[in-house]
Amino acid sequence: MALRFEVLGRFNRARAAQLTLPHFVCQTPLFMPVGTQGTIKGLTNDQLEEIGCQIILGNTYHLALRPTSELIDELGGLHKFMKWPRAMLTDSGGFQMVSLLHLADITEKGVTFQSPVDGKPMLLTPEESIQIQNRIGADIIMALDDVVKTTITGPRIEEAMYRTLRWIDRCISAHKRPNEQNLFGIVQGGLDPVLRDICVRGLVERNLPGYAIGGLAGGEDKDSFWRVVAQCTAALPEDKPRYVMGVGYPLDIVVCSALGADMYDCVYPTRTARFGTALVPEGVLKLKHQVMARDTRPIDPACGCMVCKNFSRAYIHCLVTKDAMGSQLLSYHNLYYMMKLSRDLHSSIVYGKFPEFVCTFLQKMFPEGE
Ligand code: PRF
Ligand code: ZN
Repeated sequence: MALRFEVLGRFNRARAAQLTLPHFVCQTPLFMPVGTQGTIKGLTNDQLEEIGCQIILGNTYHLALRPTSELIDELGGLHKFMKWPRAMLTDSGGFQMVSLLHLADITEKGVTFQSPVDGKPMLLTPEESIQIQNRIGADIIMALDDVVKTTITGPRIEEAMYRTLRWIDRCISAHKRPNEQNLFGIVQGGLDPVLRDICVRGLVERNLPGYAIGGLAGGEDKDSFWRVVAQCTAALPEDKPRYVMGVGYPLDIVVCSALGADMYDCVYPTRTARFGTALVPEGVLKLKHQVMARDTRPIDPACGCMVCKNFSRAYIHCLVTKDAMGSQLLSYHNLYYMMKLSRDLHSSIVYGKFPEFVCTFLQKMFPEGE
């Protein structure tokens, strides 16, 4: 195991912890910005450090295609290649192939897909995914899982869950750097509590350094989403990190943290920035809107970020459709917002003020009591 997870404080099921990884000592709950091609779109590494980003996410699928894991390995690993000194996590690639390429086909061997480079059929097996992730060298690597949409029902959900359990053993055997990299298992099983339970138990038996809850944030209703998270966090070990994949919205992060989750990742803050949307305590602010053209206030007058200290809504409105700087400034503010949210969750739990924090958060977001 190449991590230490120390719980510093709790409030009911919520916990604040220190997660020591090979490249960085992180405070949880934490949010991981997503960098598909070895960069977080719109931000420099210095800016990421400045806003307090502790760990970034890279995608095996994208990196394996370009620049290729062999080249990353040859050049000393992804940390050195992209000059990122802090922690890193790579996702296994299966989910990206299934969600990006509708041509992906899953069999017991692995995930078959058409290469976007030359159109040739390619196969990503659990062994290959781990080998690629061993070459990339992230602090946390993810098992290859069989992901199906939560809105699907029937035997396919069960098949995917059992396959994910069979694949975890192939991943564990293939993992050659357990003292430098932490392999996390992924709980699947759709919205079915019986299948989720079988999957959690199976993974916990394997005594992995951490666990993820997968297969969510795919269009299911919030009630089902929260029920699955609550069930999984209750059954996962207290002394290991819990990561909810593909989440998400600030509200979901607050709720999942109350349910005992520790880690999150999502493209939302940077993607929505590129569409001209800022995250604010009240919800969202659409900078493209015509009313912004003459608004001299910062995005959020209470925000301490570089963008809010220096620029007006009017200026960002003017840039947002015409220049890359518009989405860069919005991405900076949005990721700052997510980092601040993570820090506030952590310290409110440590100082016994979590209920007050959640109340204030909800009152700002839903002032009418909606
Ligand atoms: N599995 C993997 N990556 C993911 C997910 C998953 O279930 C999700 C949730 N749908 C986001 N990213 N490997
Ligand atoms: Zn700001």
